[in-house]
Amino acid sequence: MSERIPIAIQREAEKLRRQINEYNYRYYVLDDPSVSDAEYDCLFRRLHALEMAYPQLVVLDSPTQRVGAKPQKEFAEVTHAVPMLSLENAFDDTEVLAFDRRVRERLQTTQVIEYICEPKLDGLAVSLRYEKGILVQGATRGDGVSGENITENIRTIAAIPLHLRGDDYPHILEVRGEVYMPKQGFAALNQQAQQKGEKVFANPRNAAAGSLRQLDPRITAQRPLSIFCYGIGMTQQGSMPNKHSEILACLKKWGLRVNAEVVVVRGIQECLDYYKRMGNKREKLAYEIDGVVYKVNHLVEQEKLGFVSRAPRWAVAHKFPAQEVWTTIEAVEFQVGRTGALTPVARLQPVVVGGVTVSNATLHNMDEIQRKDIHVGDTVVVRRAGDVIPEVASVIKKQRHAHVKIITLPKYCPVCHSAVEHIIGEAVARCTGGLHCPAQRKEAIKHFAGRRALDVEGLGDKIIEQLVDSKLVSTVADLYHLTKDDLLQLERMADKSAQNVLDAIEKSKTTTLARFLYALGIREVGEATAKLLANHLGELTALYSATVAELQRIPDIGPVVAEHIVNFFADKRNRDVIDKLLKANVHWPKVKVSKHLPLAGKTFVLTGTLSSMSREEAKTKLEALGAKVAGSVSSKTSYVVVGSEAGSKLDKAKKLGIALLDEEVFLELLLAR
Ligand code: D41
Repeated sequence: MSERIPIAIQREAEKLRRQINEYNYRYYVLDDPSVSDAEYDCLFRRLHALEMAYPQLVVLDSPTQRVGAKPQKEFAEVTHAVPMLSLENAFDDTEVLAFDRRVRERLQTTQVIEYICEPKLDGLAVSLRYEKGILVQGATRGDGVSGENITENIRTIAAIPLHLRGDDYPHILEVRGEVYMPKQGFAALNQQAQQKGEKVFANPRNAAAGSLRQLDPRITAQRPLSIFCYGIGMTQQGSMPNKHSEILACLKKWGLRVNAEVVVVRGIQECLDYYKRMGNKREKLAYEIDGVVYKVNHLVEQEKLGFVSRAPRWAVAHKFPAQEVWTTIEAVEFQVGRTGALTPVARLQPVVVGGVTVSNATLHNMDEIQRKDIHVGDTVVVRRAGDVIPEVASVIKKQRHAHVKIITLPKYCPVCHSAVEHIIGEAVARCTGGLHCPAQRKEAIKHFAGRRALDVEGLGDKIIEQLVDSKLVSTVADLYHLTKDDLLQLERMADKSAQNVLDAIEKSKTTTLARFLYALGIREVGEATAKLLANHLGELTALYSATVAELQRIPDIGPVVAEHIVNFFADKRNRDVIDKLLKANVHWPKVKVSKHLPLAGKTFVLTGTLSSMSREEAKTKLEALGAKVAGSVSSKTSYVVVGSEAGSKLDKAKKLGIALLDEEVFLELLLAR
């Protein structure tokens, strides 16, 4: 098939590629997106559709061609043209000062040294080889001398350019960087894995390494990986600047992602200040770091210093205190959450982790206990990453005694003694006591009063626990009948703070429908879902009568949430609580129902057979998103969805130059809404 491609189409495809690359650069490198995700998706789809209609248009470095390759049997070995050095570690200020002294001694200077400070990403070191500006190879560090050829996986990482920008890069350029998984992406990936009952990753580093070493690049493509580039290896033909900071600036100019936290400082004291600043900032960063790196900035000085056994004398990694330590499990107890979920918690021999004393750590659920093979009495690795709850990461099997005890799920709730239900295939076990269970009641009220729900300021966990224990409050509606005398009965509650609580309760009566829905604590209804429901239904009463099928017509509402919502409102006790809240004058402004549907104004034509759904289903889904579905192709058609064995409609669409969507892209489009 050698159809001629209309020149207008060729030009459009070129323009789309240029635009997409530019937007990628703005987004990933400059961290300054210039278009909305929707607009970007639209361009991307258009390019993909053009390339589908005219396969000869496809070029290897087209942004659509990131996942091309088939699974491999193994990775080939690559020898790095310039070895990838390792980094010496320093664990305290004294070791850092000693590093600086050695540097100055070797350079025979008493002057302050110019250093560059970088965050030390916790990921996987890689080398990217660009020839004439085109990405030709990606490799792992391996032992520093040779690593594995992971080019196809590297290509799937959107933050890595398939070709460099500009024209002043060396003919051959090897870039060194750290591939990592952002914290958010890691959490989402693990949540997904957990829901599917698959293996969860212990930390973002393992997740990044595991994802990059997949033999099937299609899997890597689905992993949220990114990169920061921190240096260069071999270069050929083309000059490079003589300071490390300027090299990084060059990399950035050429479209490579460089960490925005990198700074040039004078003298080692400023390095230590940087360490402190980054330590404070660490939690807020979107990625995990395990320390910072100091490098002598001037290349002449770097050269004079040289290296000892594969580690440069001009760089040092200043590590943060360990976030993982060993201790023993003394007992395991079960905590009951808002939805009744029983969470096993390990009581530990207290230890200091990342600077904080830890005596409890979550064991997540029974499956995790089994998977990690945890027993009472075991020596375990406890991990504390920032604000998150400390967890038992793994067992040190070598340390296991003969008298360790197996952990079993209790038959009855430790708080209300109702039966515990463990549905086969579900990760969590639950107390069946519902709101009779004081533990669930407390958690439900805490959730209701929380900052992102009705935001009852000053009504802290301790007060709520006392209110429930003293039977002053048993449902959230009771909060609105509390008197000052009630509150004054509580421990450490003075007149002033009681009045503050009452004022906050009063203030919480004015809220929004979305917050109210979220506050109700319906299973699986988080903030985003609550907003969706509010915006689509506009009224609380609409939820009382909504069916599972109706709810599922709202984009992003799946069968599971829909079922939880219906069950919640079918329960008379829940409706009674809501009635009481409304009677107490909890209220919100009227919601404008969003009429804006994402595919409004677009006309689709379906042709051929889709493997994932019937044509009728496809039509229903499209219409729910506001699209029109027509029976025949005309110049007014926006998209033609092409299934297998497509016929004359496809020919006509091609003739008219209408955008074509294959099933995969079509499904993506449905999901993206
Ligand atoms: O962020 C990092 N993980 C990082 C690693 C960094 N910012 N700089 C690094 N610099 C080097 C030298 C000085 C040897 C070029 C490194 C690494 N090396 C490195 N990563 C893994 C092994 C060595």
